[in-house]
Amino acid sequence: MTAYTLLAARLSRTAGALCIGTLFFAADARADDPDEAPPATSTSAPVKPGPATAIVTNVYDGDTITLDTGDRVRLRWVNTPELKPLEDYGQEARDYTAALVQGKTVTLIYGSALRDGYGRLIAGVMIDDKNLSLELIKQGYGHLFVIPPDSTDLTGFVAAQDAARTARRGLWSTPRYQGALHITSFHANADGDDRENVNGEYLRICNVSPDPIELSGYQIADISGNRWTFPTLTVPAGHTFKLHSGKGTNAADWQAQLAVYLQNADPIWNNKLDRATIYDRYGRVQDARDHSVEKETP
Ligand SMILES: [Ca+2]
Ligand SMILES: [Ca+2]
Repeated sequence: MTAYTLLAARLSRTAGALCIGTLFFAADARADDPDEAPPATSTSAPVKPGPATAIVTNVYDGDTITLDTGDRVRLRWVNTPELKPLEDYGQEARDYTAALVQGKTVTLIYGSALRDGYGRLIAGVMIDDKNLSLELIKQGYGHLFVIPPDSTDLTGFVAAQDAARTARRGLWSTPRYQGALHITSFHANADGDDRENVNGEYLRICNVSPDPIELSGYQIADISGNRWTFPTLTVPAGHTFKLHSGKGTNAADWQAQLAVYLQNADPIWNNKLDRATIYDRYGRVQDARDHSVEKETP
C-alpha cells in the first residue's frame, strides 16, 4: 500500500478527520486573512485605478505582492498557502513568486472587481508572457481561486490544476488537499457577540476539484461531532462559497459570492477551540480545519 492509498484510506474513514496531522491552528482569522478578499463595499468613494505595468518591490506571500506605485496586489485566480501561521508550501509559494517577479516589471490584468475590502488591487500578473497565477498552479504551489465576478475562461487553469493534482505536486501531496473541497478560512469568532451575529461565524470553502460540485448531502461537523447538512448549491471549479451559521437565503449566483446558511438560531463554532470537518454525501472526509486561539476574545 502506497503512502497515497494509506492517506486516502485514512481520509475516507469517518474518524479520518482525527488522523489529519497538519491541522491548521488559526490565530485570530480576522486579523489579516490574506485569502479573504471581500469585494470593496463602499461605493461612495471613487476606486483608485491601478497601473497597467509596474515594478514589483516586495513579495509578501505567494499571492500577495507590492508594486512601486505603493499598491498591494492580491493575485487573481490563485490562492497560495499562508505564511502566518505557516501552512505547507507557504514558503515555497512565496519563494517561487519572488523568483519570478521580484524587482521585475510586470503587466497587470484587471477584471471587473478592481480592489478588495482591504484596498488591495485584484489583478493577474504577467511576466515574460507567463501568467504568474497559472505558473503557481502548475507547480502545485497554489489552487485555483476565483474572486467573483470573473468571466475569465478558466479551462487552462482547471487543466493545469488537475495535472498538478494527478502528479501529487506540491500541496496536492499534503493531507488537506486530498478532498474536493478545501476550507480556506474559518471565522469561528464572529465580530462582536456571536449570539447577536450568528452569521458572522462562517467558513470560506473552495471547490478544488476539476468539476462543479453539487452540495446536497454534504455535511459539516463540529469538534463534538454535531452535524449539519448542506443545502442544494452548485459550486463551479475554483469558486468558493461562504458557509454561514445562522439564518439567511442561500446565494446561488456564481458570478457573485456564493453563500449558504445552516439556519442555526445560535452560534455553532467555539471561539477558543473547534474543528470543522466536511463530509461528502458518502461520508468521506473532504477537509478538516482547526480553530484555536490562546486567549479568547469577544
Ligand atoms: Ca463562535
Ligand atoms: Ca465574537
